Amino acid sequence: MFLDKVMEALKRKFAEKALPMAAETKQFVKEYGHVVLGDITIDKVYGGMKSMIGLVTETSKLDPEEGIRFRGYTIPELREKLPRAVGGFEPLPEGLFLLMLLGEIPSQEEVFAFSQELANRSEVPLHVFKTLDALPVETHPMTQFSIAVLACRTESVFSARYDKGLNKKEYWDATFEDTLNLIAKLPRIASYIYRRTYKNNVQIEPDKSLDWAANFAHMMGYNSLDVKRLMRLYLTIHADHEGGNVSAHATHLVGSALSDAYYSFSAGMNGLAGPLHGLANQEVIKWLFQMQDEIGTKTPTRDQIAAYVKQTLADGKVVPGYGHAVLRKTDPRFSVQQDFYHRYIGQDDLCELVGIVYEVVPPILESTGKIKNPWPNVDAHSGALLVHYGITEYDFYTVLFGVSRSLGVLAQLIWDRALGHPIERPGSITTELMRKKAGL
Ligand code: CMX
Repeated sequence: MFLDKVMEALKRKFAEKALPMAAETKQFVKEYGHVVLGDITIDKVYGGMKSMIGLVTETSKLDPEEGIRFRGYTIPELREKLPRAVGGFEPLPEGLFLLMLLGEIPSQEEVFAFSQELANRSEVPLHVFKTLDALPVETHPMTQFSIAVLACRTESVFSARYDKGLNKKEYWDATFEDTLNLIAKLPRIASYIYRRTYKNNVQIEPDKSLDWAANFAHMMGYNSLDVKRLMRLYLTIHADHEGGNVSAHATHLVGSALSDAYYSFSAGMNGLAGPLHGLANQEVIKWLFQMQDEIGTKTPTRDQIAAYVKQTLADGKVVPGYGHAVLRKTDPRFSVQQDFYHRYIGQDDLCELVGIVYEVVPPILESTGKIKNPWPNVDAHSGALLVHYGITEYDFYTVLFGVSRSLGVLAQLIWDRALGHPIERPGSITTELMRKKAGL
């Protein structure tokens, strides 16, 4: 009963913000639709549309120099201001979801109630597990994850209501329900994949008294305070990175066809699974392990690391965990993980190696003269922390990223529905026509 009231209150709060904003936005576009935002040049079109504004995203904004702000708050501010688990220091990711959805820091009571609500919605239908069990156990965890999300689509409130004839004004409400149901189920799905892939399919039942992140760690088989703490931070910092990155954009794009949250999020996860995006977290650890193997020591010298980095480039490969399409400084999501290491761990060969690589790599990348951002991104550090706590199965890491990313992209999907964002359909052009435009 209490929870029903909290959920009602959250929905009411969202509607009170979003629905007037939808009307205002319509009027705004009518009056100011002609205002020019930027130039579209040929290099931008061929260059992956970098920095070309083409999307509206409410949940977060990325500054090239400063890094991500979630509804105006930096990561250190989130760490300070978002509600925490009792006795914990790291923020609860559920709180970040509410912040991204509602635009204001939620109260402790709201976050605890929301956490409980997610636990209540977390049951995964049996056929989803059966679908996973039908796949070869060596199927990449991200493939399993995306398939499981699609298999879960039988639960879509949006699609059931749409089939019966849903009024446009109700789209956001049905998407709200789908979003909460899906976010609630993802840790169960992900941990099922983890246990079936690496732990002989010995599954661990959820503990509904735990918060979303702690329960995830518990179901994966990690019950220490340290791992729960890391999981809360991990699921917070990977949640969103404005709208143009591949996973957010893919979710938004597929959602723009009125595909429900399950279809949309699965599409986003297929994008996250690429090595230039979320899969980079597994690639970093593979690369570091190979470096240690090839050099023959866990603690290579700076010179040995530099030679290895140069060899990676000479082999025509990227240095994983370095570079970014928007950022032009060290990613604050990297820095907060370094802080986590110094605060809670203190000594670990692999984390130390991450720190030395951070000193060695940027000047080498800079010296190539072509890499726009030689600094580390979020993926450069995350794996080393997981390995420290015994989570060594690195091809699972992108699934962790994906569970977190649901918070941002699905909060935004609710906004897309409430603001009535239309189907996305940019124009395209052939190279022949492009050459004509250039006067050739
Ligand atoms: N190592 C080697 N070369 C790199 C590089 C890196 N880390 N980062 C960029 N480059 C190269 C590009 O491949 C490109 O080369 P070509 O001109 O030969 O094609 C050139 O430098 C210019 O690229 P850029 O404009 O600086 O970077 P992009 O915006 O095109 O790409 C990114 C951004 C992240 C894909 C790229 O930096 C990269 O491949 N990094 C390594 C993979 C990685 O860590 N990805 C994770 C990003 C964060 C996330 O989404 O999770």
